[in-house]
Amino acid sequence: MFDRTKSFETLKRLSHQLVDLTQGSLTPQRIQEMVLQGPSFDLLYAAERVNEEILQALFDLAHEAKATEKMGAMQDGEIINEIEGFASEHRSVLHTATRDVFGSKTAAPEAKKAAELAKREIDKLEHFLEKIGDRYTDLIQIGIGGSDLGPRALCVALQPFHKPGRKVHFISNVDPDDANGVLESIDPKKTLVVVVSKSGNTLETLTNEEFVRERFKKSGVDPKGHFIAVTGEKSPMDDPSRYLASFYIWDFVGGRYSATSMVGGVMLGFAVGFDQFKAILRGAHEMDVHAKEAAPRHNLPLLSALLGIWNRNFLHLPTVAIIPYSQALLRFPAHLQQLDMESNGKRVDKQGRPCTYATGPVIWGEPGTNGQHSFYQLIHQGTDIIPLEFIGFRKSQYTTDLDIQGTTSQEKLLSNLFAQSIALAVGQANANPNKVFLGNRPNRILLADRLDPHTLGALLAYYEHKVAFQGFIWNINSFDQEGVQLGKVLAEKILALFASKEDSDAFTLGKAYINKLND
Ligand code: G6Q
Repeated sequence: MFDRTKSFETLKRLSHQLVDLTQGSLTPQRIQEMVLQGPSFDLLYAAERVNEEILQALFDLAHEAKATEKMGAMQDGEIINEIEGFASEHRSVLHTATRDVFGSKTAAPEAKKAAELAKREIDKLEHFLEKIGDRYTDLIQIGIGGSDLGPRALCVALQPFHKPGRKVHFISNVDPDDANGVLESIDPKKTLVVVVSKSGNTLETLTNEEFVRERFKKSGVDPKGHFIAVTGEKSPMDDPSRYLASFYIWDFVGGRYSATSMVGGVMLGFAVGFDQFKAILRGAHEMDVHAKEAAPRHNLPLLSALLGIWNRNFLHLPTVAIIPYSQALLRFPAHLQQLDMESNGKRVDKQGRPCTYATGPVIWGEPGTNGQHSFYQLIHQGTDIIPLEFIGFRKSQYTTDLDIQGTTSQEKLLSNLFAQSIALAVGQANANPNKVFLGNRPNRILLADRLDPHTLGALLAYYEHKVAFQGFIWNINSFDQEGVQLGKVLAEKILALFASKEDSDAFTLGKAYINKLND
């Protein structure tokens, strides 16, 4: 158990002698030294409330939890998605196989099989994209949750890399305004529709598919020539006769980990082209290998996971703000909300026992500098301490920039990032209590050269592995989602009341809400 380990006790003791960043201890030397270089990214963690003794105890904790071995077991395809002794998904977790497609060297049989399946789909995608050429100008992706958030975040992040003349749209919410809004702006004759549902039975997605099919038919366009399915083999959506093409995903890739499978691949291949999609996969694969093979002290996602655990379990900070200083990462915090909270928002451990310690924090965020002009007030002076993870890039995506009053916009962006990191850590004394900044707000910076497809793939995988490492150390199952399943079942029950339009005792509480519609 996480809180019965020797290192847990040591860390608890160390948390009583906290590193005070306000007393001149955030020095240039500390900033120089507390940097870990990994694939595509450097992690600058001088503004975290840790010292060498705490770091050593955190790495001991990872060692006691066998975090590195568990990452190896995951990537080798061992069955880790389970709750021992109880009915559970009982699956391997191999999203890493979806990018191990460039002459995979894995010897583990399950991982090898998964990589071969993934390679088959990628080859299919390459031929499909060649075949359609420039026939279509627009693509609509219909999907929700994991079949929307990650792919959408990647698509938005790569706008400057989109092929000219191609537009991508997303419909996820079952709110009819979502579908109508998109349908207003496209010409069905020139539009591909990718329907993405691993289970093939998600209410929102199937409803939106029918909604869009009807509109195509009304415009005299046969959906068969335009609709593509991405789904699980043998799912209710696995009916190639209804689609222009069908691509597959498997049980060993969880929804929120599926952006690099065909769930994101078909749309991204269309948007940025096949080669750039491959660059995303290469970037992610590099981070996968790093997470699996780098020694703990050099392991970027592991260090980040441990710093998060320090803040969560020993400084008792319940939320984390992720602030990219990059407009392109506008949708990335929304993806990370799902990735982290659906994975680690768990209250029982892998053996089904209630956790006696805190697990996943609340994750939220918004790009900087915009956030600075809104919720940063609470971050600087609120009664809760919010740890921050900043993401920054040395260069902008579009290479054009302008020198205004001696600095470029990119320099202004980065100086805001660094200034915030320092101010939050160091604080500010003042005789006026309203102008006092207490400081000691822990934060770290993930820094890369430029947000291109390769770097974005690495960023995506970095967060996946950070979340997985935290789950391994907390001894929880990061790969199931009973809370999300519950919502799907309940919605179906109340929907049955709408459909029957008559009194029924099927779900009395739901009926009470429905009655309110007529008040
Ligand atoms: C992801 C979740 C969830 C899922 C959606 C869509 O990890 O399980 O967000 O992705 O509910 O599911 P389908 O792809 O099966 O439609």
